[in-house]
Amino acid sequence: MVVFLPAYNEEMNVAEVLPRVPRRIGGGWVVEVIVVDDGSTDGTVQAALAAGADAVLELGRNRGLGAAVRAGMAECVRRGADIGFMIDADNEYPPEQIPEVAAPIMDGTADYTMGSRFKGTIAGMKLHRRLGNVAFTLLQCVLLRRVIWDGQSGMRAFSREAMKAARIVHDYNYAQVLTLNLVRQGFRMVEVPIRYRVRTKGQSFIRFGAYMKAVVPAIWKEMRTPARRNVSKRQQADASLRRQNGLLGSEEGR
Ligand SMILES: Nc1nc2c(ncn2[C@@H]2O[C@H](COP(=O)(O)OP(=O)(O)O)[C@@H](O)[C@H]2O)c(=O)[nH]1
Ligand SMILES: [Mg+2]
Repeated sequence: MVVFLPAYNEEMNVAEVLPRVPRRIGGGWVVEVIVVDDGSTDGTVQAALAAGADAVLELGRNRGLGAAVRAGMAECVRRGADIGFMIDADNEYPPEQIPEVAAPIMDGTADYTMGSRFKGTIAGMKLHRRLGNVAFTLLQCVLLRRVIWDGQSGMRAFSREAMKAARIVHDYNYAQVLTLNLVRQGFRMVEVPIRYRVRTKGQSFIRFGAYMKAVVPAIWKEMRTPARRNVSKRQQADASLRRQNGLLGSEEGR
């Protein structure tokens, strides 16, 4: 498994998250950790390496969180990961729960999982942010005609097949368009409750006006693109093979 953390000016937080990422998970899973640095102007890169990141992928200039997650997934595939896992670098999400959030993919019952704050616990989220999360999540429920609890989570896991097929239609963000894309392709999505607490250091990049201006047209663009159902019989077979390996504990996954 490869865990990646998109980071933009998180020198104060990244060192607190990295050491808490489990490096081995039951069933023989070995975890590599990389930070995707999106042109940070502070000491994020040095802080990440000092705190034990296996590598830092530097995008050079600031390209946006959507571009960073796209690059992170591509890097997971390049490194041969069976599972890719993203978690924010801002210390709001619990790295200790990585095994729980990845479990449905390890056992072959899902291709895509999200850590859900609304199914778990939320500490410190302001009312306007809660409302924004509920509104954007409801929109996804309507567009996908299914129940989703938390459509804006910064903690998610992907099977290798899902990472290869995923499309993120804009550079600014990934949250909604990635779910719309994967679910419409037929990948199985599951939400796992997590414990969340709002950051105490650094700043959220989200500004209401810029967010609406970028995210709403991107959702529109994604929905206008026909989704090929991308999940083949062979991929389903791969998933059940992974499940068997996990049960037997015979093969080292990464
Ligand atoms: N790569 C990249 N990461 C970013 C950018 N902006 C924010 N991030 C990271 O994305 C994560 C979530 O951002 P954050 O500002 O906390 O958003 P919020 O949690 O929704 O308020 C954090 O790990 C940030 O460091 C960006 O432009 N590029
Ligand atoms: Mg955050």
